[in-house]
Amino acid sequence: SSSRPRLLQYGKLPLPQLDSELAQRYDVSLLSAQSDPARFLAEQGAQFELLVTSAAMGVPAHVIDALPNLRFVSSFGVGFDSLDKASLLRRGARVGYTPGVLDDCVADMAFALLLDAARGLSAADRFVRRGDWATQRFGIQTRASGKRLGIFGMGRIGGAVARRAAGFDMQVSYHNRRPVDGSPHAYQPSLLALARACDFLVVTAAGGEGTRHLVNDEVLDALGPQGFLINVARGSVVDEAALARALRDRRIAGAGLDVFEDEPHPLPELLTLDNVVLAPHVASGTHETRRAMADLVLRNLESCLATGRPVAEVPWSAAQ
Ligand code: 8YV
Repeated sequence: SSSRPRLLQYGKLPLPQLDSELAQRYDVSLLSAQSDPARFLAEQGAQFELLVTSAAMGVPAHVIDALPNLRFVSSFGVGFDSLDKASLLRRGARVGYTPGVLDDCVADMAFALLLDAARGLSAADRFVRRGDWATQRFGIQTRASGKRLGIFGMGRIGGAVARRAAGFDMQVSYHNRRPVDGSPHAYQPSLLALARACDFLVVTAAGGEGTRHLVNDEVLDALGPQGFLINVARGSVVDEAALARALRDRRIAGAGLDVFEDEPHPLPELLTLDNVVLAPHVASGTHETRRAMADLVLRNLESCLATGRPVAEVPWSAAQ
């Protein structure tokens, strides 16, 4: 009915049921489904106070600039590097996101990639399916338990990774912009020091300009020929071309990646290498976690309309 508030949905959301749940509560227009999105924005942009998107899609400045009355954004995901901060702040829009509810599943995926990379599980699966078992031996792999785990970015997800590491008798150290109060783990003063001090380097840092390409040639060489890189954060944190070279030349032992610089297009060279495990950005992609994220997307919208603030607000939005 026309009494439902209008809501601009930027693109398809990562849980299909959420589309119908939004449609029950809001008068939804899906921007990506418009035959001429630019014209749609020019004609109707001023009617939208609410926008919903996801961390994977984000929302670009030119869309925000076409929504002069935008007040609230609800984003599906914990990352906010893809939401154009400058134009949202200029608008004075409040931005909600979904922290906390995905930590366990993302940390589970970090360990799935870590164990797969170390033990060659995906390569072993390919080996069996090819029928190679009858005629060849599968290569000897690397032990994970008891090794040194480095965590780059000790936030909620990094903490969940550290708790899992305890069950694998791993020694954990970490690097973060600043030491975390009360952390029982050794703080490394730089990413380079962390890479030198670990066997498995797990990236759980925020994306964005501040962390762009911090995992570069120098860090990969510090990790070294026995070291593994695991990335469940953002592809932008890692220089993907440098990583592909390091994997090809065995300057590091292996990698497990859920995220890439240009999704959905991993660097083609990565597809040719057997010492890297690739996943299509699915660390949060369980029924349980996507449901919890969708619930928070809905609650953030409701709370915006009822109180003017989302229940979970991105830090720079809350600081307004
Ligand atoms: C989601 C993510 O898969 O939370 C994030 O920041 O990148 C992932 O959990 C993504 O938001 C889905 O679009």
